[in-house]
Amino acid sequence: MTLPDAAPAYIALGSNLNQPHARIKAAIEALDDLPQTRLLRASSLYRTAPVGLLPQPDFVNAVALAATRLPPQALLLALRAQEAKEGRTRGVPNAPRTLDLDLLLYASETMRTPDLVLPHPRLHLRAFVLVPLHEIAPDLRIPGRGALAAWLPAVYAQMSGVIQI
Ligand code: PH2
Ligand code: MG
Ligand code: MG
Repeated sequence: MTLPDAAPAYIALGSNLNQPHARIKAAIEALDDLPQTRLLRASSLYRTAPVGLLPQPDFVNAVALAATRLPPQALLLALRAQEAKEGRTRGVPNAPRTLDLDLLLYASETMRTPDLVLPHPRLHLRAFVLVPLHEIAPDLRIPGRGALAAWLPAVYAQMSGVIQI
């Protein structure tokens, strides 16, 4: 089924608990089952060194492109529901997690609400997002920040911690 008038949405996936590799593979497929949403493209999986709160296990990260007719807030709620289904509990920020689904970009929307900031405010600072995003969308532009590719050198120091698997 195709979705006329659907918006492109880029979603970051991350897990570092309870079989992250299998969990991320399943979570990518599950995006296709969200209401009014189709999975268009998915990156490779990457093993990544944790950024932020340490020590914690390495992550498996990936990025997917979906076409959706859900508006951004509804998509966010659907992603949160999916996280909860996978046993995600919300404790301290950046704590280990079974599944993290972050809405990175929704078409060329910019918005700032308490729940949702678009583009994702840290996407251009994190190699574990930029590298898989660049794999599936090398020519992407980030609203307000220019070409995605231009941000890669800024995260060069993190690159050794991002391994395609
Ligand atoms: N997510 C975080 C904090 N740190 N580090 C890696 N490598 N991968 C993540 O997905 C990640 C992180 C907060 O969401
Ligand atoms: Mg996150
Ligand atoms: Mg999150």
